[in-house]
Amino acid sequence: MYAQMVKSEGMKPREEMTPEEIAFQERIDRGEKIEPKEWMPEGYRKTLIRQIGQHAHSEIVGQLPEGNWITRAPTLERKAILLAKVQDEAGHGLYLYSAAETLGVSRDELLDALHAGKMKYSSIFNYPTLNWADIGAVGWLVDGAAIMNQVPLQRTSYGPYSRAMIRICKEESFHQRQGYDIMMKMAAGTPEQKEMAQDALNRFWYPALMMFGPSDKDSVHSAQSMAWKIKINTNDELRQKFVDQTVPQAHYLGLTIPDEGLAWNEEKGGWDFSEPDWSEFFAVIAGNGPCNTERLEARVTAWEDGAWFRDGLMAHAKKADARRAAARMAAE
Ligand code: BYC
Repeated sequence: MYAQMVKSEGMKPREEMTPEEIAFQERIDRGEKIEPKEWMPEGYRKTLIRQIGQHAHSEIVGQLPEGNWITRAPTLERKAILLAKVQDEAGHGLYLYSAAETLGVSRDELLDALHAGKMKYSSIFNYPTLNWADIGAVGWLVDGAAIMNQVPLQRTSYGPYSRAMIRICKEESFHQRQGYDIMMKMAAGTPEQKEMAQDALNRFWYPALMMFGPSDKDSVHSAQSMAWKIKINTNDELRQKFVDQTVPQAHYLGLTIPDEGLAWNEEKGGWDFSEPDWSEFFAVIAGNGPCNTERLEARVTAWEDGAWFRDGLMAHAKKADARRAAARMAAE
């Protein structure tokens, strides 16, 4: 397995590795977790900062399309559930920024990179949520895809990331169910409601498939990330699992997956499906999706509007420190 991967971009063949790098790879191969203060190759550290940082940004930016619907949720119960879900995403972002900070990068540095457009967040959040059925589709498909990716990441080789994932996955399955519950109500409702549910599925299906990243042949980081067990599965493996899980759920709702190429493949025991339009994916991650500008502006504005609060917290912390120091001196 490792020998095959060495050929891929950016990977060092074993004979070019230093003794420290070989010892590190052997720890990974034995399934050991790597902890913050331990030696790690610079590439491993950088890859983790990139992936965990992007993941954290996705959680925070991911609040925007759903947060927009909290005031318009159709019932008090739906409002309370959506509010709790969006708050959970903030918490997930915080676990992940904390995990990234253990690698020697500060949260402020990560946020600066996001705000300057130098770091990515998930492509999916650059699509608009136009109506209430979209909130169902986001929970069902977007959180469903997120869980598919995150469950194996609980076994990722970096300890703090792995532990953050365990907590996140527990909450994420509730998120997926609340989305599916909205879809069940809509699909079993009036013909107009069912039509809204179908329309939401039509618009979110391919963007959800794109969440797993480019196809394996175009994935630049997979080989090295899998050798280091930062990633456990390839992008295409997870995409296939997601399709296999989601098609029967769509059938149960009485909805149609918007793909004429969808067909059960007895031999592989899974569904054949049409590839997303990859040119759209690359345009979205380059900053040219339907909502990229709006999303980034919302984050930058929130950051600037929150400056007074961060300043207040720092001033309070300084005063509290000074009070504690004075009390210690008085006691001595
Ligand atoms: N969006 O070599 P590849 C959630 C980039 S859900 C944007 O395959 P890698 C949530 C990739 O970064 C989502 N960019 O990369 C749910 C790379 O560019 P750079 C968050 C993408 O890293 C509901 C280039 O394309 N989950 O949180 O091996 C509500 C080549 O790709 C995307 C995670 O982040 C994309 N979809 O694999 C609220 C999971 N796909 O960096 C929140 C952790 C690829 O070289 N991340 N790119 O400029 C991962 O598992 C992996 O990073 C990916 C990509 C599977 C996403």
